[in-house]
Amino acid sequence: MEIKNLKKAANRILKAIKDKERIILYGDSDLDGATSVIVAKETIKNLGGKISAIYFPDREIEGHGLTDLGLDYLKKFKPALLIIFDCGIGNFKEIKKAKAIGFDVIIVDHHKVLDKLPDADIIVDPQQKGEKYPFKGFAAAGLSFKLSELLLEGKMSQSLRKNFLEIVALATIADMMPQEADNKDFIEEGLSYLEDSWRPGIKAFFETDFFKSYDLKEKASRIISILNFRDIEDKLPASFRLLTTTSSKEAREMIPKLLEKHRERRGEIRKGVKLVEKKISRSKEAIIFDGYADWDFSIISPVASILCRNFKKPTFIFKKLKGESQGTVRVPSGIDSVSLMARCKKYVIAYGGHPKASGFRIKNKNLQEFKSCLIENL
Ligand SMILES: [Mn+2]
Repeated sequence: MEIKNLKKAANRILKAIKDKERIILYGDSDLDGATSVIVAKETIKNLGGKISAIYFPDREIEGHGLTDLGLDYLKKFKPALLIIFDCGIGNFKEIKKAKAIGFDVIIVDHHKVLDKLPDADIIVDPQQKGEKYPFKGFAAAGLSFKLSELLLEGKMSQSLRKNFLEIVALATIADMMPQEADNKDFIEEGLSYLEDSWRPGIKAFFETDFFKSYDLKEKASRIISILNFRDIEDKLPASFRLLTTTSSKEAREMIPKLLEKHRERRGEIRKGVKLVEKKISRSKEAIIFDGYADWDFSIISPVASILCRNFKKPTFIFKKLKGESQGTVRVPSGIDSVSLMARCKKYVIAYGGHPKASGFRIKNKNLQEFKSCLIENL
């Protein structure tokens, strides 16, 4: 049994390779998005296809998902097949724009489908209606791997399988997807390859004393903590640069820098958590709802996760920009954050994600009403 539309997507990509169409890979800039793109890139290369462009949006500048800025940059490659990984399912307006530019669009996403589907040509998302595949908890990287298996028509070599599963395992853990069914297999097999990876960027981790005296699972989670932050340079996140470099020297130089940035960021997260905690320590409100202009985007998700865990309340943390804010949501189990926001969607510009972890964009003037609506609808 196949995931809905996966075969269709594979056939469309094979046709693009055969006809030498331009292919663009677009991914979310976290580890799952980067891994999805790497698996697709290396598969298409293996089949003799050419990738014309790879794009990851910089959340600090252009926001999350398929962005206007991204499309403006990619326009020059039209006509082309645009394949979007780990985002896109909630980008109704931007997908329309991509189609108008002249792109054929495939979405490979695993986020919750909102009340309608965007106008893409092919949509792979196990959360969509009519999905018959029994397991629906894939990370986008897992979907990209399944797509790769179809593209290679059952002829994936053992070395490719190894190269893919080691990073698919990391991405599946990083995205906190359920470690059962297909994911359990990916993780068990993938982690078993980790320590003799050929990827210089993974090898270099094992050469640092960063993880002396840890077991494999802990080593994996330390690697993830470094790879999962969106440090973008030349439009590419650190995870993508590190996992695709063929130079051991470059990898060895990158890791200490990333470790240092990671330490800095942890300090920022601690400060952020303290700031909100102080404000809400005596609050009886049923939700945590707070945001600042001087925060970095990269800290809002970890801050929300920690606060939600400590206070066991639905937590909405946002970064305030000029006219609007962009936020992240974490909720205790039993609550579906996407459905909750759906009941208040008239106050937001966009929203979406997973039941336990999601995000939103909102005009600043609607923040208070959105908050009240959320409390009423809890
Ligand atoms: Mn993901």
